[in-house]
Amino acid sequence: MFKKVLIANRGEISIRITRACRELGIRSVAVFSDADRDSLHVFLADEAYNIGPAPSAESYLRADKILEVAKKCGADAIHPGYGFLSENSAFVQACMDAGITFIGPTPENINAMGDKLSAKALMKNAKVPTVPGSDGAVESVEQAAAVVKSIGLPVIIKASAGGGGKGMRVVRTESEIESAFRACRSEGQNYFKDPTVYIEKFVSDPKHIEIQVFGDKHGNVVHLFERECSVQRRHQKIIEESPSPSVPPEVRQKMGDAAVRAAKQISYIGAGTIEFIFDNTTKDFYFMEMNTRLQVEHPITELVTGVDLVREQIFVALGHPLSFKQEDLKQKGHAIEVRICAEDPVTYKPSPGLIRACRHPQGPFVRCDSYAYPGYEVPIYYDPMIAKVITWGETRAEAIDRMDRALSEFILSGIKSNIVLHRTILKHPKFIDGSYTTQFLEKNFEVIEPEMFKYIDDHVFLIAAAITAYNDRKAKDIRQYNVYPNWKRLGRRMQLRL
Ligand code: MV4
Repeated sequence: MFKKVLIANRGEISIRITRACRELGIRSVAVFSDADRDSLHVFLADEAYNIGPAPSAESYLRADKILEVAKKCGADAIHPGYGFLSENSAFVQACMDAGITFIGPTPENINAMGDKLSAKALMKNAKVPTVPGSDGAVESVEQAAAVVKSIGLPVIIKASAGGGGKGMRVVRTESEIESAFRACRSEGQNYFKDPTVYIEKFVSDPKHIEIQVFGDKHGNVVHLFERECSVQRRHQKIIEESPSPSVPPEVRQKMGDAAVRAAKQISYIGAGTIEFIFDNTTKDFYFMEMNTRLQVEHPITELVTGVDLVREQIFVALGHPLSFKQEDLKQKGHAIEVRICAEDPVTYKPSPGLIRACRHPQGPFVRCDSYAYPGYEVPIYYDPMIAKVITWGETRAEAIDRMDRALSEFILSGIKSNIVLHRTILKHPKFIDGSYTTQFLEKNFEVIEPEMFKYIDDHVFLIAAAITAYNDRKAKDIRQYNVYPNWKRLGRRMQLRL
């Protein structure tokens, strides 16, 4: 077993990983930027070290500093969480060179999937369905026009180094080909230092459905079924569920098999996700990309399969074979996750600042992974997601009702959040019948009238207001009011010097 694991991340995912470590008797080491001295992940870990100024580029992205801390504190492994250095193959290599186990895939795994064009070629070889298109890079406007002639409009031009929605252009008429081609090339060059682009038939109004996969160091690969993540805005997911309400059993089987072939094709090790776009009319699905990391929405898979994915990552990194076989895995019931963000629910603008009242939802079949606490100041520097609420039900309807109940208990004041937006989405007919696609939020919630939230009977706001007023009376400076004063004292002692 590892003795000590350094967690190269912050916020809720750092806490999630600390929890897995503590259950296994592993010492956990947090790192933190200057803006994160009071962050909950710092207090909950066994040790914590400062790695630099607030901007990520000077702290959480500094592979050199993180490795220096890992070596000095005697960590035998590093868990990267998601984002930051999690898909940086040079960092993985640097860990290996330093004799520290990276809890995640190999550099080769990451590189094979980082370039979309070579990933697509690999997937075609593995007989994973891909969208018809240019079969390789498109080098000129003339070539682009020829591809369009052969596959027909509409098409989408994509930067090979792109991802998460950057460097893509939809082309609906012939006259747009030239400008879209040039725009895409220059975006690829500017954002990713690679002008390579390719062309695909455009699948209109798809669903986003992904399959969780897991590989070990003995060549075993399994899948843990799908997550539907079509409730998203500007390529930011906000609600995820498993199973997908749109995937029939025989298609689920095919998608799972395809995802396992995809991971096997690159001898994938650890937790990964194969992302598909899904045509809800024909039920066809196509490989989009692979995420070579643990994802934000991993808890819904944990709740329907009963597998602790972080624990499994640790055992796989230690060289153990997977603790389950494909036939051991079943989807039981239904799970939903909503991402709680410190943002204005009407304008979608980030709303960092001081949390006054904070009471997390509890009760049967409710999980809340959060780093919020009363008196905490959400920094401006990082992702606005502060919490995830995950509910489980025997049926989808039960999971939805339970989520609405859980959100009705969530007291959060001082900052704005999207809790009411979530409750409104849960009541939308297209969410309830499961027919929503990736266009759903932009079509129905792009412009939000505050009245949309009105019908939600919200005694919660009264409670929140009451608690806020109470806090304000109690402490001139809310920073003095902290429901966990001992954590702060302990926290100071734990911020060790190297
Ligand atoms: C597509 C597509 C339609 N047709 N490719 C967006 C991000 C990247 N993962 C791939 N994306 C898309 N690729 C073809 N051939 C539509 C999207 C897309 C999308 C995909 C998944 C989830 C949300 C999306 C929102 C807009 C566009």
